[in-house]
Amino acid sequence: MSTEYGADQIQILEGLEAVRKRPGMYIGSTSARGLHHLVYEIVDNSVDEALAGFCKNIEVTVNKDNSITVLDDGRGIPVGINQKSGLTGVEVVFTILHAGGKFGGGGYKVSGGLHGVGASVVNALSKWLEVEICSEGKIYKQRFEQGKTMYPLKVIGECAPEKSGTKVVFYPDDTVFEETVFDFDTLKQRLRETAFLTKDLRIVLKDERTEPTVEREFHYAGGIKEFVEYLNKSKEAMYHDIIYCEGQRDGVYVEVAMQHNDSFNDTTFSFVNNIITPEGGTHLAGFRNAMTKTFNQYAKVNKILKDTDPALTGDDIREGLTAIISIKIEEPQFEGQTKQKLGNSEARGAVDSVVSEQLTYFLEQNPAVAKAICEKSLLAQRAREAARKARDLTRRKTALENTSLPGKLADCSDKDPKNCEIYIVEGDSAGGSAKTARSRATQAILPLRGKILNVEKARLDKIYGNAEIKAMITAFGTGIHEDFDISKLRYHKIIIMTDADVDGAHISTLLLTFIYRFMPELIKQGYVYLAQPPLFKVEKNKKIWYAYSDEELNQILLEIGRDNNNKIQRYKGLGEMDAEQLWDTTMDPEKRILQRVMMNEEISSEIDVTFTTLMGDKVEPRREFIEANAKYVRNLDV
Ligand code: TSJ
Repeated sequence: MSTEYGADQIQILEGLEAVRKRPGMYIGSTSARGLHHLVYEIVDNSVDEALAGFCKNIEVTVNKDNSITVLDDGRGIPVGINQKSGLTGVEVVFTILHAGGKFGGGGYKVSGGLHGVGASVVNALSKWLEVEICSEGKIYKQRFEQGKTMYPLKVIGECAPEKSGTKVVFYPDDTVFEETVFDFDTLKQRLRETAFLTKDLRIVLKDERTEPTVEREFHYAGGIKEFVEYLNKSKEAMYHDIIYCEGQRDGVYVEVAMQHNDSFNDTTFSFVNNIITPEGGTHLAGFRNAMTKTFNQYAKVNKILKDTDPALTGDDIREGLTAIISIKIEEPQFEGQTKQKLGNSEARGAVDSVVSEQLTYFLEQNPAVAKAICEKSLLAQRAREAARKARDLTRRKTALENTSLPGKLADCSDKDPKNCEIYIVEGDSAGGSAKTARSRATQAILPLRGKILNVEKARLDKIYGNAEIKAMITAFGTGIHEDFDISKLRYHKIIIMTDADVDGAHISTLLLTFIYRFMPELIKQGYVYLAQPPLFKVEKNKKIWYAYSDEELNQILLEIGRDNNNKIQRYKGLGEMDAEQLWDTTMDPEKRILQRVMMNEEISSEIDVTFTTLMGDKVEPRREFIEANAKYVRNLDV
């Protein structure tokens, strides 16, 4: 192999230099999100090998020094010389931009990272990267630093001739990333999802930074069927078996799993080449069309619906549905502002055809299940009709009086939403203090009374009839669901202020569940916050300190000295503070701490599990969840 710098090598260096100059173009961002994408980019290569049928196990390790090791038992990246480039397969993969997994072999690249870029981008953005391949009895190794080849691929030892695989270790370049610490839970959730989507693939995730080390294994022989089971684990399933459709049409491989539960939400997640598509697209449209068509046909043929009855709508049929739609397609086209919506028209037809055919068959074979779903859909249809009437009433009202803001709302005087905030306050007494304390120009107060309706357990007609919910909808101004219009939002900060105790945490969760189900865009765009009232007040010699956590209390006591002159008060609720204290500690924009509610769409299936587990009826999954996630839900006692 030549060690001179020919034109090819210069081109390679320029290519990787471009990645280092504009990393965001290749991995989305240089924040924590982009950092974690490095791992997915590497793992996706092993997943491709699994999809091609040659890899069964993937091991991902976060090492002590925060480098990452990915190990698989596939065929190993080809070590031979690639005819066209004159480079080894390994060097092509790591140094040439956009080189996919295609080497003229049988396997075609289906899984792809965020922008379908791959290993060379990870290499360019790593301080160092080492690859080892075990193939035909030999171990090969090569090292790169900031994308530059340190030495050509060389043999460093022997391995058992029947063994094969690839190992990559990389250390993200801290001059590129703002954040270089990997979050175990983020990796865990994404890898779990990857395992669900790749039937029978075993993924092990290890964290070597902790003592003892943590290890999780994800292996789902049932694939997306088990994904649906997992999503439904804290709900009551309406029937035992998961409905499963699978097939290939026009070069599109289609897989769908679904099961109805006794809730009222549609929990459908769609994926293209193992990447979640939060905005759906043609594959989702094909699925919905097939569902609506097939169930209406079944209901008509079996006289559940008379010819004169109105047809079931898609919403009726999908009430309480949990579904996974996963397709594999060779050249996915993504559309829309965020490039998250599948555009390929052949995907619509393929999903429609596979689901229509196999669902029709399933319904014929399982009449009891078919009947139960149709009857639930009919109930949904009636409830929706009642809800529509209730909603038309409120719509007409707003059209006529157009300023029919809720009576309990103390609105602010400034009319520019950018300057305005609304505090949703638990309880009338705290609401009263907040009204006195607030800065009238920019802060509006909406006190809520009593328990908030749990939208996970109520049908739409009941939800629209609920006074607290109506008050929030009119105050926010945006409308909900298909009427939702972010440009009508009346406040750019929606601040949930509840007591710092168990009940307060419960009320916050109920409010967040409502916003998440009805106006998720408010969370996605970062308009929703949690206020942080203090937990303690410390008084000494007429001076006052507030502490927002136990640690902070200890810190303060350390500074001022622990003695008998200290008066420590533990706040049990907002009501224990007078207006001035509430302003000083929780509402004054200069001093308060707000916690922005974030939503990571890449793990939206996990978020759904979180809400349904916390809000659902089943006690056991909730207890398990809270024990496993104690650090997130520390305000929730069990
Ligand atoms: F990201 C990466 F490229 F660095 C990488 C690739 C990282 C890791 C951990 C694994 C892999 C990888 C690649 N695992 N398995 C493969 N397989 C191939 O590249 C391969 C092997 C043989 C053939 C063939 O046609 O004979 C084709 C391919 C794509």
